[in-house]
Amino acid sequence: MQLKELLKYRDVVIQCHDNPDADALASGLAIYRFMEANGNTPEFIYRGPNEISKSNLIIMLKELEIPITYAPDYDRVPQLLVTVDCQYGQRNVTTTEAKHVAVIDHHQVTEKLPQIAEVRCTVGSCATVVWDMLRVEGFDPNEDKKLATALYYGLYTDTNKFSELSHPLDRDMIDSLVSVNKSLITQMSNSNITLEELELTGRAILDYTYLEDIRCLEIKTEPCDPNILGVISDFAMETAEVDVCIAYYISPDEIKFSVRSCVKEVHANELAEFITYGIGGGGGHLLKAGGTIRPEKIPEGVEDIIYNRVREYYSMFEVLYAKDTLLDTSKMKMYTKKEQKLGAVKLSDVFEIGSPVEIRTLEGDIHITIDDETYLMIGIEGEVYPISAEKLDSSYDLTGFDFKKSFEYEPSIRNLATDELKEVLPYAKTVISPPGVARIYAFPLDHWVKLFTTWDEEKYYSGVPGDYIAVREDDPHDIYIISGKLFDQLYKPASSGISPFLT
Ligand SMILES: [Mn+2]
Repeated sequence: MQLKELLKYRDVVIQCHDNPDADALASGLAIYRFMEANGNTPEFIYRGPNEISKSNLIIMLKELEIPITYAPDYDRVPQLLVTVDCQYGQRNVTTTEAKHVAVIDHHQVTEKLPQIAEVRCTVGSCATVVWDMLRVEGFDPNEDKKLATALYYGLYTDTNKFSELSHPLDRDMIDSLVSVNKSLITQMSNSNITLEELELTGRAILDYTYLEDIRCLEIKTEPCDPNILGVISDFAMETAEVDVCIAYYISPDEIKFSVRSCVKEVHANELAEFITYGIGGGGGHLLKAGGTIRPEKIPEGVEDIIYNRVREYYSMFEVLYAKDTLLDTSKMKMYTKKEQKLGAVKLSDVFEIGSPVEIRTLEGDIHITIDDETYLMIGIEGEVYPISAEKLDSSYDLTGFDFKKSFEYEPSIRNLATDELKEVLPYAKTVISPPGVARIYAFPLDHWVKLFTTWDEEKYYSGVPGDYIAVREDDPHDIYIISGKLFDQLYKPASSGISPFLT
């Protein structure tokens, strides 16, 4: 959906979830300011049994002039109701009758969504969703310092001070919000927990569960500000016997958790995704991550869900170190690579030689200095990686044709010296990788594997049932995982090598 669709309605109410947090307040504020700028001032409310009392939120309401009203007994029926940071019908938002409903959110979808809805569950905050929608409308939040600060603080608090960020769009928003009042952010984040919550932290730590065989610490707290989970898990990770820590709480509306890992065999973001698979959403990066589970998705009961999923995670994976592993190729079939059309960008076409740049991709940021020798490759799923001119020349045929494709997140390049930002794809040319001569053995996986390849012993690649495990015919330790989704696009069965017609 687009924000301008909301402007068709004259009588609009924006509603946060009950017990609103900074993200809900920021998202609602942004929609409010957008509509106001277009001559259509809405009402902005929250409901539920509790009035906002947390000190950081009270500072936020006052300093950022958020025009929200506490309306526990709201009974007017507006033409359009917009719920932010939640979905209409969920139990964490008191139902307000309305003729039409719109939903803008970043949580896992649990309700039937109305026609006007924008839910992106891979980004870190609802503020990010609204910010991106404002961008489409050409509305720059930087012109309103208070709005920019609110959006920034919404993402900041929803991702544990940016430590559990996973989507590049979140980083784009942080970079673009240049007019943020940083000292107010500091002030709010230092009024984040109450003395009662400090005590709660102490009680929770005393009551830990230690899973000795996997060196994992689980700490259950009473429902609290989610940021406390990050504080607890960061602190608990200092313990010598602890490799992985999960701090969580269970409330009637949600189960929230933070994960930390300090061992290369467990990626925190993967564990968070595993814990929430099908019942919520989670992410982050290798060392820090977090997530939310919706209790209504687990009818069998919520009490042991974290413990059970962690146990399941550990029992499911086989860890393989390619340098010490030999696969039984007698059960595997032989394949060769199909011809591939990929994209290549000569970096010195984008920015001057010598410019330090940051390339933002779905997988993370890459920092390099532009020279005459480096290209960027764009793979079939939009994955981006640098390659030398020499390697490009020897492995691919350059066509000179434009490379036209669209991806979930389009990579961009920022010149760090001038701050100029450019899209990558308009500079891309099509290159063809000829069908391979090298043969591989491959076999579909029937269980979960974490593979440390010979070329990266620090970071594993995960394979799930349906993916393929493969090894080169000429190098028994060059073992890798190929995505099941892409396998047929990338490989074809190898011919036996001897044509039957030539005998
Ligand atoms: Mn949120």
